[in-house]
Amino acid sequence: MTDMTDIISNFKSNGQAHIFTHFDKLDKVTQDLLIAQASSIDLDEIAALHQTLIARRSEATTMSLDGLEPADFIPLPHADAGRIREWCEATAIGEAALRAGRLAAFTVAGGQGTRLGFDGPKGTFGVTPVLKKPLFQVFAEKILAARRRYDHNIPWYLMTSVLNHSETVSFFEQNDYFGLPADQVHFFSQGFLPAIDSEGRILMSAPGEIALSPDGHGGALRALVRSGSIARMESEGTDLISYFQVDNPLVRCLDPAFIGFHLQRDSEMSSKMVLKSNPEEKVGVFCEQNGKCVVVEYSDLPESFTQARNPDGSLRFASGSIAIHLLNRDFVKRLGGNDGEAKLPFHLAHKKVPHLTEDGSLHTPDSPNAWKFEMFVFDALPFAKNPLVIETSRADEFSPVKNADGVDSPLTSHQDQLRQFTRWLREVGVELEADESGLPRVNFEISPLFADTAERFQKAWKNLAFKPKIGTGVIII
Ligand code: UD2
Repeated sequence: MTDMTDIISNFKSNGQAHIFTHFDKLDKVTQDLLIAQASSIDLDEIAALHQTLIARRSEATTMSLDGLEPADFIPLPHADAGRIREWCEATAIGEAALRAGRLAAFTVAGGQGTRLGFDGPKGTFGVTPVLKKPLFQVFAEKILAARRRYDHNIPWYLMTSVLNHSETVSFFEQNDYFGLPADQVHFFSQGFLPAIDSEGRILMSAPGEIALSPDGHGGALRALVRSGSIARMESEGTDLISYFQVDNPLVRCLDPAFIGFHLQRDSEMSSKMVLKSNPEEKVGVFCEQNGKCVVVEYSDLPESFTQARNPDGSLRFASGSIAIHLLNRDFVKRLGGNDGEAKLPFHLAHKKVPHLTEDGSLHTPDSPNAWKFEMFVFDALPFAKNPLVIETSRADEFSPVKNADGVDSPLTSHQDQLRQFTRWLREVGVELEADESGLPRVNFEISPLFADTAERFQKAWKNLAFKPKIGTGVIII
C-alpha cells in the first residue's frame, strides 16, 4: 500500500495528478496494471526531456551540420584483384569467428509497422514468393543454415516491445521456433516512455492506461543489458552481436566478410551501407563530423546536402544506412549500462495519439498532438572505437518491407527476391526468361536452408543429384 501511495503522491507532486483521476472507479486488476505502468516511468527523465527537447525545441532539434563530410567506407571488391583478396581474407577471419561461437544474431522487432498496415508483429508478415514464409522464418532459416555450416551454436536474441511481446513469443512457440533449438532463441522487451503533450503532461489512452510507446531501436543497448542478455553472452563466450531489422528478408544475418573486416580493424561498431538509389531515398546517411562517424537521418538532412553532387555528377552524401550493424558485446555493455544511460540522445516525433480528455472521453486527434521520444542505435557510432562502414550490394542485401504499396512494399521485396534467385541460377548456367530488370516470368522460391548467397547456391546446386526444372510454384529446399 505504501508503494502505491508513494507512487500516486510522486505523480501528484510532479504535475501528473490526472493519471489517477479515475483510479477509484477502476477494478483492482486495472488499478494494479496502472500502478505497474506508473512505477516504471522515470518522471525526472520525462521532465528533463520536456525541458530540453520540447520547451526549447527550436535550438535542441536542429542538428549542427558544421563540418559534415561524407564518411569513408570499404567498397565492394567488384573486379579488382587486390580488393578481392582483402575480401577473401576478411571472409576467412569471419568464418573462424563463427566456428569459434563468437556470434549472436540480434533482431530489433519492437516497432509498430504502422506504414505496412499489418495488424500484428511485423516479423509474422509473409514475404517469400511462393510459400509466403514470415520474416521471422526467413531469418530463423538463415541462422539455422549458419549453425549447420559452422557447426556451432548461434544464439538469436529478439527485441520486442510492450506492443508485441507476447504475440511474438507465441508465434515462435506455435511454429516450433522454425527448427531452431528453443533454448537458443531469447526474447526481451525494450523499454518504453509515455507520450506527452506540449505542456509535458503524460497522456492516458484509457482511464486505467498510460499511452506508452517503445523507446526506439536505440533502446536496444540498455535493454540488452537490463534483460540479462549481455550477461548471458558473457557466460556463453559470445562477444559479437550481428544486428538487423525485422523488415528486410534479404539481410545476411551473419556475414563472414563483414565480421572479418570488423575484427581486422578492431572496430567496436561496424555498419553496412549501399549507395543511395536517389537523393530522396528514406535512409540515413553515413557522414563524418569532427573526426567522428555519424548517421544523419534523412529527415534531418537539409535539401542542399541531400541534392549535393560531386564534380563527376554522383551524389555527394550517397552512403545510405541500411541498419545492419556489428556491435561488440563490451561496447553495448559500456553504452547500455547504468553509467551510460544518458549517452544516446533522444529524438522527438510529433504524432497523433488518441488520448483521454479531462471529462474522461477518448479524443482521436486529426493532427499531431503528442510527443514521443526515441533513441536511434546508429547514435552509438560516434562513441565507438574505430567505427567502420562497409559497402554491400543493394540487390543482394536490401529490400525491406515497409509500406503497403509503392517503394519498399511486399511486392518490391517479392520481386527483388525473385531477381536474386534468377541471378544465382544464371550463374550456374540456368537461363530463365526475364524482363530487362531481371524479373523472371515464373514465380518460384529458394529456401535459405538450400542457399542464401550466390556462392553457397553454386556449391549446393553442384551437389544436387536431380536438378529441378524451374517453373511457377517450384521450391528448392
Ligand atoms: C530505418 C532508419 C533509416 C534506414 C532504414 C533502412 C531510423 C530512424 N531510420 O528507417 O535510416 O536505415 O531503417 O531500412 O532508424 N524498432 C524497434 N523499436 C522501436 C522502433 C523501431 O525495435 O522502438 C525496430 C523496428 O521493429 C524495425 C526497425 O527498428 O525493425 C526500424 O524501424 P523503423 O521502421 O521505424 O525505421 P525506418 O524504416 O523509418
